[in-house]
Order: sequence, then structure tokens, then C-alpha cells
Amino acid sequence: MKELSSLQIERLKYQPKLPSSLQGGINNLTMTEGNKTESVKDREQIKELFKNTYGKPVVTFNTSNNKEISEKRNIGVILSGGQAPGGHNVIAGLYDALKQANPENKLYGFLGGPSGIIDGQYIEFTDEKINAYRNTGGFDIIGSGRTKLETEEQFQKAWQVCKNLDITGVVIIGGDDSNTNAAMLAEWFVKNNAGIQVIGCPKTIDGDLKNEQIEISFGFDTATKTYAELVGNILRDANSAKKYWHFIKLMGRSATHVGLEVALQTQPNITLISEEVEAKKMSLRQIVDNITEIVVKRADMGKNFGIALIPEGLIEFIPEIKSMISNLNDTLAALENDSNYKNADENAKFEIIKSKLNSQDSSVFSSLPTMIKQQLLMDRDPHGNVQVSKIETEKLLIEMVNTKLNEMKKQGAYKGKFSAQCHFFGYEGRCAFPSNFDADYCYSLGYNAFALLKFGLTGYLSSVKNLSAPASEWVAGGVPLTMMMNMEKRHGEFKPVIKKALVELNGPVFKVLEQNRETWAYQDKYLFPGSIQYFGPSSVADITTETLKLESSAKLTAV
Ligand code: FBP
Repeated sequence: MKELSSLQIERLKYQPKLPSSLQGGINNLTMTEGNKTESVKDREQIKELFKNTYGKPVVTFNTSNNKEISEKRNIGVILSGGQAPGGHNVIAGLYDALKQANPENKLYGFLGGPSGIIDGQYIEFTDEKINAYRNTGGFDIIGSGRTKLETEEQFQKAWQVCKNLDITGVVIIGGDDSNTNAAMLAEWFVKNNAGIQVIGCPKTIDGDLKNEQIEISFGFDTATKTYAELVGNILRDANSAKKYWHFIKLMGRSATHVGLEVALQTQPNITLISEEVEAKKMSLRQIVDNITEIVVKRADMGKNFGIALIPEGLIEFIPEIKSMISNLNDTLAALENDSNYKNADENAKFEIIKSKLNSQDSSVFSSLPTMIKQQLLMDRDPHGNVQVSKIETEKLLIEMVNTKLNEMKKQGAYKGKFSAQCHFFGYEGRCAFPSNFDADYCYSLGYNAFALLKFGLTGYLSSVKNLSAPASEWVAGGVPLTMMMNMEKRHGEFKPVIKKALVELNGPVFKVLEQNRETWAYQDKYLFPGSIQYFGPSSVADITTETLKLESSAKLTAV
């Protein structure tokens, strides 16, 4: 029996690249401070909530000649939220920097996500443990979770656990919600003179944790390449058999960056973009009509096949459904302890919900098939989000398109054959071996996180910029978490959260889709990206995403 696959063996040997500013070693760094910062929105409220950590400057690191001695210290690390390729390398980079700073330093990993720091569940990392996980996908080195850190009691417990282990710095690797946790914990530790710093690292395959300072979250590169490979394979299958329409739902809870990137890598016939649906105030009916029009026209051309990409979060962007879901969230929050509701059967639950919603929302809710109603009533995640990965939008659209085509058939307006297959690609891409880009980026983020701790900063996100250039030219530094925050409604209340980056309809990435959409719908300009290449020519092994390339060159043109 084999212990490791051939690829595992080769990937363990890969040496991730660091920006040249970090290559001189962790004890040979200088830090440059920029100007004071402000939050993206709701400045007064955010300032009031983060009195101690608000407004700090963006910082950048450079190599210095003065080799400093680092005092011995212990650090804790948490993997938080959905898995994303490269998480293990963030930990490896952090570990290597920490040991380089002082070999007596210790790194503790909290188990199962943020709950690990509250319940005191942890391991101490050793060389052996870290070496077994270098350049591998997944978060299984310590596991992950979605516990929201927000109550006084949780913070007190976390403090006690850190005191017991003599931990003076915590690194939280997570998306927008997890880094909101990081900002809250950082503020609380300063307020209580706990002497514990908190640093975040930008993770999420969804690609929506990005802004002027953060070019992309880690995991997006590998996950989109994995989905693009699968979509490319299906395109070729469809083009060979010429008998199915494939409706493919792609992960991306809120923003459609994943769908857009995969569309650019594969050029399918239809790509729905949630942000466009919302901006154009499209109804579910209009979306169905648009898809049906393409299906009918292709059938007239003798093509009873095609591929449609559906974003995971679509349902929450259709204005009539968005408004209904927002009120439904408040209604469900209010019914949380209502035993009548809790003990009711499914139909009775639907009736209770309908009676609590206003008449418009109630009729939207009633118009949805039972399957979707059931899925909308499922538990929210700990951050109050609808679990859109469980809502089968792809099936809903197939059903509605099919009904419309049957009506058209009766009227003689459609003579084709519609046979559909549905797919959901999400979990398939979250634990793939990180691409070279993600392996390098993640290692640098982790290494850099220790540099932020070393310079005494707290409430910062580890940032590595200039990512479309070779790794040696990347710029390492930190961005205050409060700079990215605004107030949003969660569980029926306004809370400070990191603002999600949605697809910009005036941005360079969406423009490419817009310009080519008509051609791709009918002319089958399919691309087959194939699998991620870990070795071989740089032209295939070191490529980044179309999104990063287009956004970086648009920034350069603007300068
Ligand atoms: P993060 O925002 O935590 O990175 O997670 C993103 C995501 O992969 C979404 O695309 C998806 O909707 C969600 O996680 C699924 O969550 P879970 O793993 O809890 O089913």
C-alpha cells in the first residue's frame, strides 16, 4: 500500500517563492508607514466601535541591513470558514518566519476553526507536522469552522486560553466574516490591555475579499482553474454528443467572480452574472426568457446542446427574491424561539412564514417550487447568511426553461429537443493542491503575517501586492482591517463587517464577457484549459487568472 501519491511526494519538495523584500530574512526588515486610513463607509459608526484600532496606516516591508534579535514568543493560528487551496502554506510560511526569528518560538494551531481558541483545543506544530503538509490542499492540518467570535464571554475565554499558552499573537486565516472576527478580537484585546496582537490573512475561493489594497484572496486561483478544467471537459462532452444542455452552478456565495473567471477561461454559451441581474432589475421570469431564447435559437441552428454557468448566489440577487429573503431572514430570526413554528410541519411552516411576510414578499415566496421554499427555510450559517450552496438554482432554472419550451412547442414556436443535465462545482475546487501561484502567495502571506506581528501591529490584514508580476517583485505589507469595514444587517441587526467586493459591471473583466457574449452564445468558441500544471514551462505552470491579469493591467493604464 502506498503512503503518498507521486504528486504528493513531488509537491512536498516544492520551494515556494517569496517577494525579494522578504528574502533577506525575518530579522532583516524595515517597515514604512503610509497615511492614516478611514473605513470604506459608515466612518463614524466604525470609528466608535473600533476606538483603539481605527485609522491606522497601511504599512510596507523592505529589507534592511540591521539584523535584529527577536524575543522569544508564542503565536496561535486559526483556519476559519470554507476551505481554500493554500491554507497549509500560510501556516508553513508563518511557521518558517517564526522559527527563523527565534528557534525557541512556538506555533500553536487551534483545532476546528475559531471554536478552538474558545474551548482551548490546540496542537503545537513541529517540523515534522509542517513538512507533511507543505504545498498541499485542504485545511485538514488543524481543521476549520464557522463559529462567529463576537461575545464578551467568547473573548474572555480566548484570552484565558492564550494566557495559559503564553500566546501574544493570533493569526486568523479567513474570508470577510472571519476577518471581521479578527478585527473585533484585535479591538477587544487592546481595550483590555491583553497584550495579544491579531493579524488576518485574506482567504476565500469566492474572490470577494479584495479591494484597492488586496488584489485577490488566496484559493481563487486554484479553485477557478479546477472548475475551468471541469467545465472545459463538459464543453467537449457536449460538443461531442450534441444532445445535452448542461446547467452548471458554480460556487461563489455572493459575488460572481468565480463564474466570470471560469467563463473567460472556457467561453461557454451562457454565463449569468448575479450583479448584472441585480443592476438590470431582472425578474426570475426574464432570466428564464433570456436562457430560453438562446436555447431556441441554437435549436433552430440544429444545436440542441450547450452550456450555461449559473452563479451560486444568483437567487439572492434577483430583486424580488432578494427583498423577500431579506425580510424572510428577519422573520426567521424573530421565530427562532417560537415553539409553534418550530413544532409545525412543513406546510404549516410555509403558512406561518407567508402570514408574517408583506403581501408582495408572501406572493414571491408562494410562487417558488416547494424544493426551493424548503431550501430557503434551512438554517442560516453562524454569520446569518443563507446557505446558498444548498439552494438548487440550476434545477429551478432547468424546470422553468423546460416549462416555457413546452408551451412554445404547443404553439409551434419551438421544434428542438431540450434534455438537460445539472451540475454543481464547488467543493471539488476548495481542497485541490494549490497552484504554483497560490502556493507562493500563501507562503508569502503567512511569512508576512509574522513580520506584522514582529513590528507590533494588530488589527491588520497581511497583504502581498503586485501579484501579476513575478513573485520576486511582489510587495509585502499590511492593511488595517477597519479600513475595509462598513455596517450591514445580519440576523436582523446592523453589525460592522468587511465589505464584500462584487463584480464591477464597468470593470475590465465583465467587459470581456459583455463584448463576447453574443458570439459565445451561438458560435461555440469553447476553450479547454485542462488541468492545473505544477511543473513544466512557466507559460502553463505559473499563469495567474484572467481576472488578476485584466484588473492589474487596467490599474496600470489608469496610473
Ligand atoms: P468562505 O467565504 O468562508 O471562504 O466560504 C466560501 C464558500 O466556499 C462559498 O462559496 C460557499 O457558499 C460556502 O463556502 C459553503 O460553505 P460550507 O462549506 O459551510 O458548506
